[in-house]
Amino acid sequence: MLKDATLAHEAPPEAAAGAAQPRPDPDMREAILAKLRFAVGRDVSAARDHDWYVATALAVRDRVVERWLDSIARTGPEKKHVYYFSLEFLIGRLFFDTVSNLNIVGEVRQALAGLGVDLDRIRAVEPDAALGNGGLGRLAACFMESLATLDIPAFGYGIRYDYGLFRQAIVDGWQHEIPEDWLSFGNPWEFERPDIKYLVRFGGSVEMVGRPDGTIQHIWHSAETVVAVAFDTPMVGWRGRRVNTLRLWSARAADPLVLEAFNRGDHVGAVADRMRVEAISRVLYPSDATPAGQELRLRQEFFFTSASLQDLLRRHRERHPDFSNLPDHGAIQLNDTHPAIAVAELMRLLVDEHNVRWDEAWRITTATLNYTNHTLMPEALETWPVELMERVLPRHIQIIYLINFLHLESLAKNGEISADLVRQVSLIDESHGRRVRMGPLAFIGSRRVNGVSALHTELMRKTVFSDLHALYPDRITNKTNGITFRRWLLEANPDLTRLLVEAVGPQVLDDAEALSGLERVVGDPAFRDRFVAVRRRNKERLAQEIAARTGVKVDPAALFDVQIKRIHEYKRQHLNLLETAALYAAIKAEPNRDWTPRVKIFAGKAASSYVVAKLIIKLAYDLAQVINNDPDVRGRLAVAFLPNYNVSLAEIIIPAADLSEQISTAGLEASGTGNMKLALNGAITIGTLDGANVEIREQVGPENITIFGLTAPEALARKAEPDHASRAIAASPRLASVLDAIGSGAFSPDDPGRFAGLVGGLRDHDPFLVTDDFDAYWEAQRGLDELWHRPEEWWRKSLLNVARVGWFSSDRTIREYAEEIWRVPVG
Ligand code: B1H
Repeated sequence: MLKDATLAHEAPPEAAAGAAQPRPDPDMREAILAKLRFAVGRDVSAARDHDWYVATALAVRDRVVERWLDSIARTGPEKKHVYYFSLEFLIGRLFFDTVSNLNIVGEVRQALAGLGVDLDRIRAVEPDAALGNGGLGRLAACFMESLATLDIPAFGYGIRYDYGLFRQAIVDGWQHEIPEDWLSFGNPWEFERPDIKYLVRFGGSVEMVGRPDGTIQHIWHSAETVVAVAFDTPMVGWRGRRVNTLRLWSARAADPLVLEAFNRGDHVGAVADRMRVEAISRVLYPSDATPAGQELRLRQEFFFTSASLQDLLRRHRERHPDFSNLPDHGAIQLNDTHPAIAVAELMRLLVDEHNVRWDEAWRITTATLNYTNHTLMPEALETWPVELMERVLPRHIQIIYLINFLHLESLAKNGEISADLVRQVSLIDESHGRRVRMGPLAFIGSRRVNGVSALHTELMRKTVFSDLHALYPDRITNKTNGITFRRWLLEANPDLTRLLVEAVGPQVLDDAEALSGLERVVGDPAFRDRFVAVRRRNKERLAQEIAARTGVKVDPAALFDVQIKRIHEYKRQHLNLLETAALYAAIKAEPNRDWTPRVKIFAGKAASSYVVAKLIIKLAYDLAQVINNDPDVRGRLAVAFLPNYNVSLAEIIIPAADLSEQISTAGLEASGTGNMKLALNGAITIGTLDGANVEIREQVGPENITIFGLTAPEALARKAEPDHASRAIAASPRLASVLDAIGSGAFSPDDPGRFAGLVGGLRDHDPFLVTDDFDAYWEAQRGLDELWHRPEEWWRKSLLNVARVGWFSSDRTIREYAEEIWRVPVG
């Protein structure tokens, strides 16, 4: 048996079940010592954890750089590249990910141990790179890893935010946002490229000049110029096969200092312009699924899109006489509409700056761009006021008008078009002031448009994009999301990984589908015991984390019931909380029943301006205060809200979860990816038929998942019934009583009216059908209580989840994108 669990997945195949020890690597030890001395500037005797972390990261980085340069050299100029444009990359920590993907965990651990340093202690020093809000940003990070793993040449393009997603503090149950200063101790993974910079312009006016040949040239006299400077981070694929580049842009003022003002004594005024300009890359917008709507957001979107397009066009021109073959050498993926201005900017660069004819530019643009839609929620579908666009991007609004004109004209050519259809498919929404609709712009400008789960894609075809889909029936395609198993299984759950290698062989490390080999051992009691023992250790670790972060002591033997994701009404954390309060009441009413001991674990951030979401956090906290301090339910029910949910916390919670809560109102969660991570680590899902839950059910089998509640079409119909909530409440005494209790202050004696508005909203309109699904949810939960009392059955289902979710590897997703959207070979 291996002593060091984390070594298992790096051991060579024949040794995985046996006695392998990594070879001592004197080079690694020397490299770390050299970095400590000459890069960090510290002596061994004075070095602290952070110094060791930086020294080790730099030593490891040298090995990455060799492979990085090799990957670039090996990729001939003719090879097609993928460019993933995303306003968010939610990477988390890179140190252990890199060491693990290079298969040098053992060497690094040994080298450090020889220096008296514990690898696990120093890896915890690294701050998360939290350059994203949630699923959309984390998907981009998983995709970067899979692209490198599959040896696909790719660039990720985004913004190097000085401050990532805010740090969440919970003070007396209320969320407080604290700036996430992740760069304050430097960042050993990034390479500043002061020589790679582009000018991004804003504002001003457009002059039209006639050319001798009768055509018109548009000259954009911009009012403001911002410099975009590149920072590159290497993205290492599994087994170091390939290293790609994540290129993030930082905004710099063209004139950092107005010396004349400074000399006059106006020290603040001298840098005021610089502050304004550099604000572009200052902070990530913390608004998951609600557009920020401010000018700065539009500036951010244009800033990174323009710099990225200029960068890839420059590289193309270094090797090719013109842009006609751009689509053969590059495929751009727009991650949601945040970079959708690329449609207009690529046209502008080609037509205005490189003198490509409009029709040819349109052919190139629509053969190069592709667009992923991640949400159908109306409030998250981006639109920009025409007036704002005219002011910030005066040339782009002209181009959008022309695209729109030609688009509508082409419809007219193909037959009668009604005023209604024009209203539906026009790029300009005239219904609430004049606004540019970014979704349709991205759709028109793309070769392929994809949704992120089968259900979501079907709803895209039927709802938001139905008219455009009728006009371009081949454009929409589905690409169900996936997750990288390296981070979410191998790194987050090394003990389970070791067990899997023993059970099904080392190929499971390279091929997610090999997990199906587990089917053979699900009935083996000895194997099951070991599986349960691994899970028990993970749960003990989580219990420690809960105690450290919240002071709540929980029993690792209890059922760990986990809901971790952004806080949003459509995700229905409050449905879970109503059930928690109802369960509390039921236990108190019948204290002597054989209740299944449960720990309700919540974590997630609320958008800073989202008042109801913050109140839902407060409700979790208030419930926890009452329930955790009530001796009547001790040992049967506990509640913990873990503050500051991020990638690193997810890596601790997920391997310890027994139950995965995926309970969004059907039709509203585009996919979900936490659902995949939890199932992969052995949690059983309780969920609605929403997003990728539908496909998880197909994969694991309906008997191994608990599905409840209204389906998407039923939910739509129910919502239209004006009195649906009052009828649901009238039909359910349990629901009525729990609403009364919360609404009247039973859990908030210090402020009895605190939740009156929340409860009132549920009674009055309940747009997310919490009341309608409550009874079905309650029954489903009680079924799981029963199941917990039959551990053989529970763990069999749990194991079958692990065995059957290989399909949700992001390697599979990226393979599908590569073959069907990007048309690039997979290595
Ligand atoms: C998803 C977003 C999102 N969909 C706006 N949309 C944002 C929208 O800052 N903003 O303005 C930020 C994020 N995020 C998520 O994408 C879906 O809700 C999940 O269901 C899905 O799994 C994930 C990845 O596709």
